[in-house]
Amino acid sequence: MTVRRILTVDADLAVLKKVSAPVESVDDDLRRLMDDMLETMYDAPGIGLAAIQVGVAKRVIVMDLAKKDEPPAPRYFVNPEILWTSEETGPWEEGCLSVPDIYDDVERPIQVRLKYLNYQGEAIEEDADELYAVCIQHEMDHLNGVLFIDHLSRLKRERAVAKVKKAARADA
Ligand code: K1U
Ligand code: ZN
Repeated sequence: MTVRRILTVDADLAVLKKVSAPVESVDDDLRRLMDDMLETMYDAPGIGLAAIQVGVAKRVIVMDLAKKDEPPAPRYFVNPEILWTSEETGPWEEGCLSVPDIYDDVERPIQVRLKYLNYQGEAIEEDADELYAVCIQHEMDHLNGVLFIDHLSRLKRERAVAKVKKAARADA
């Protein structure tokens, strides 16, 4: 398994804005990509990662919402689709490995029903709420070229990108 470079808004915005393409089959090559993504996410560390964040424009997401004192619980989502969203929305503080060190509240539906293919290529349908609902919506936004900062005001978004650019210059 390989830890890949995570693309960030300062240098890689054009790639992060791409709409990812559906996966045709869940085969060993795709499982290798998902293994690398999970390793990359754990290394960051983060709780979710979309393939476009490592430069691959495929509709693939990995996630692990296990708490520190719980065993790892990796989840894999291929071609995920939202089937239903609750009318009720709520704010949740989000972060993004592609927008490092920026956190802000985003308002989203608090419950969703989704379908996807898992690591084995089996079709799954399930409900998500709380952090799971927030994280899957955040990651599915990535598949459509949308970043959590796109849900903020233009002023907040421009400030966030400027802050990430400044930090990248300081690191160089
Ligand atoms: O970049 C990403 O898409 C991953 C992102 C997922 C996410 C976090 C919070 C709300 C919505 C979506 C992250 O993982 S940011 C880092 C993070 O949340 C975290 C890092 C270490 C420990 C616990 C959480
Ligand atoms: Zn993100």
